[in-house]
Amino acid sequence: VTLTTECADLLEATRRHSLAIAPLTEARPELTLADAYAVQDELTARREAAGDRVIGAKLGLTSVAKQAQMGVADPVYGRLFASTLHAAGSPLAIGRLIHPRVEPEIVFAMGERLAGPGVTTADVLRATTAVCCGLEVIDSRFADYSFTAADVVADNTSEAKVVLGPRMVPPAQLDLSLVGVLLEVDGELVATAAGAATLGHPAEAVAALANWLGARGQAIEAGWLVFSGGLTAAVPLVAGSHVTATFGHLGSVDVRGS
Ligand code: OOG
Ligand code: MG
Repeated sequence: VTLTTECADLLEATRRHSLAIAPLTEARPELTLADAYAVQDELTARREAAGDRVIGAKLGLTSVAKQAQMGVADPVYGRLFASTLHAAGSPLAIGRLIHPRVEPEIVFAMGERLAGPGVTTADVLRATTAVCCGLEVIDSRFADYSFTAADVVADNTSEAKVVLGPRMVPPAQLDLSLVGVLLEVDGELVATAAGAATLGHPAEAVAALANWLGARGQAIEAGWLVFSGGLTAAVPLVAGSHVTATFGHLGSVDVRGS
């Protein structure tokens, strides 16, 4: 059994049983970031073979708030799957998840294919059809969200569910670095941020993604949704709780734990 197959098998079983495991790197300190992306590719291929579909990508650990919360300072990326779309405001059954958390993000709807090297923020804005707000529900397969960059990459960057906001806005109409967000839990304000929290500009994070994918012979595909990374620290989603993110210009998006 190869390292890739072994790690993919473990993560698949963990997801199926909703039981957290120790970080992969605890028993496998040799696992590199390149190995971890190979595990992510393998898990992606398995999900596609089972009938799921890649609809985009997501940046992780692009803001200081997220890097500080998770103790990992390297931005990373994962895949978004069709099966993970969740309707705004509708109850999310948390029993199937391990320890879900929610984070507010700015989402790009891509009109053109983009692959590095050399992709800039301006290229990203030109290739973007529209932006909207979103919530990502993350659910690390590792106990206590304790992981290295390699662990979290193998785990498809803790991906679980995504929720899209109410309106799509052409990016030229906004300075996304100045778009503010208020994060509320049960009506109480818990965090605030602006778009600049993700690498200085949300489109800068998307440009970095295009360049990382290009280096691996891959691309951001036309029609993809790209989540540009949590703007604030993530908050726990528990049964009965209501998490709302309200953005300047982009409206508000919410999810209920049930
Ligand atoms: C890893 C996923 C990070 C983001 O937006 O920063 C992420 C995690 O925090 O468990 O999705
Ligand atoms: Mg995220």
